[in-house]
Amino acid sequence: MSSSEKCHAVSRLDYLPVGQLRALQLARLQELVRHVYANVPLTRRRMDEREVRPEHITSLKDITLLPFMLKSDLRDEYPFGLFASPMEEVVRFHCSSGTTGKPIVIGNTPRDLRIWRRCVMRALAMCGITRNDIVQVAYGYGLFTGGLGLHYGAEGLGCTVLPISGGNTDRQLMLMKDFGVTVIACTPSYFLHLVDEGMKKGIDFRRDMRLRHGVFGAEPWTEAMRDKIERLTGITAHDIYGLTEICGPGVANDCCHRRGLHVFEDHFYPEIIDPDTLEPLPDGEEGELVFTTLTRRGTPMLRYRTRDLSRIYTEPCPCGRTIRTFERIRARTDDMLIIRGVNIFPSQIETALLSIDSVLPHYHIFISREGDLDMLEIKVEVTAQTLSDDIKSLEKLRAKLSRAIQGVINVSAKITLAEPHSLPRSEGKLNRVTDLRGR
Ligand code: DLL
Repeated sequence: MSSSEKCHAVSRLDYLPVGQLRALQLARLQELVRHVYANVPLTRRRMDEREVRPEHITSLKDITLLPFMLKSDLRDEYPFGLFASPMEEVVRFHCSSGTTGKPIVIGNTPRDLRIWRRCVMRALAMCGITRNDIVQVAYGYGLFTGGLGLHYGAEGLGCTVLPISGGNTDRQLMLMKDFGVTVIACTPSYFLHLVDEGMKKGIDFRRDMRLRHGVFGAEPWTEAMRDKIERLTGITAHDIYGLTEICGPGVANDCCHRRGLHVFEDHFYPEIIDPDTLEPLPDGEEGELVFTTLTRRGTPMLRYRTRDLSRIYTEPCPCGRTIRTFERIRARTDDMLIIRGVNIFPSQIETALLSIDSVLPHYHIFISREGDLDMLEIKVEVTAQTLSDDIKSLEKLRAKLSRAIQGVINVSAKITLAEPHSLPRSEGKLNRVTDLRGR
């Protein structure tokens, strides 16, 4: 079997010859710019200020003539200022709450929803999921895009869907077992919580469940976390990426080669920019991911700045797909912690911690200030067996963890070994950082 056969697909668009793909993107970009210019006053004003007209877009490179869009634009134009289609054509809202204030609002036309569903189908097929699978959708249903996004994609593929939403962990475990669920879709941190609660009840995922795949996303998670999840449960853990502003899950997904996330670029045109200068960066260089929604009509986004950090790979993927790949999201620009003047991303800490065997994949980062000095404390769960070791062995483990952390981030940390099940869990996205400095 060739590698491209092994790596399932439902769309020939994944494999279009590159020239054809670029021509399709350009035609779609031109149509999109005309649509947005005609219907979104904010973008029209910004294009007019730059003296850019839709007809100036004659090549894909001309995308750089267009203004960026930001989350703050969605907030400022709340609720419907960025809608480019009349309300009678909008059939569904989705919102993302963010941390403060008003949510951002996205409107979907029937065509937007069809395209989104199709992208999630392509993402799930890429994971090797088929109509023979039973899919437990444990992302939240409602304004969040995770539940309904995965739901319609899995149904579109012909899978049997268990639309359970997030929470109610006991029932999740019972139905997963009794229904012979083969695919779980939720945040990686909620899956870890399910496994953890299952273990408390004596459930061994390898022995007692039929689960083969996890479709995990909506929050950053490292390769080290993927490795822990797979070793703990025997499933294959796939990475699905997306954001409300662009549609929801199904913007990109990893294939069986795991060389980054394939972006469905016939619908979502990716760019990488330097977040400080806003200049486009060449493929291969790390920067902020920017997307243009080539085919959306309800709330289309031109050059939307995601705040997610990544790089576009230059090497083609052995699966044969011509749609490009970008590196898994390591961090968001707004996740960066500055500790004693050093820039640190939580994912670096996760990688260092999880490289050590006796550590469980549950941790929390605390930052505080003593006098003028930033203090970093990391609480990490270890197995009950490890905790019952003598003081000397525990001391050794703490020192090992401390060295691993220092080696990666170059800042010393106090390590606290915590009992299993003692740190916060989440039914959705988990916040693993408490910064007490500003309080
Ligand atoms: O989290 C959509 C989604 C639902 C994606 C289910 C995947 C699965 P928002 O709530 O708008 O939408 O959050 C979007 O979450 O900008 C990233 O920072 C982060 N994110 C999403 N997927 C991943 C991923 C959904 N696979 C924000 N890896 C994005 C890392 C991710 N971060």
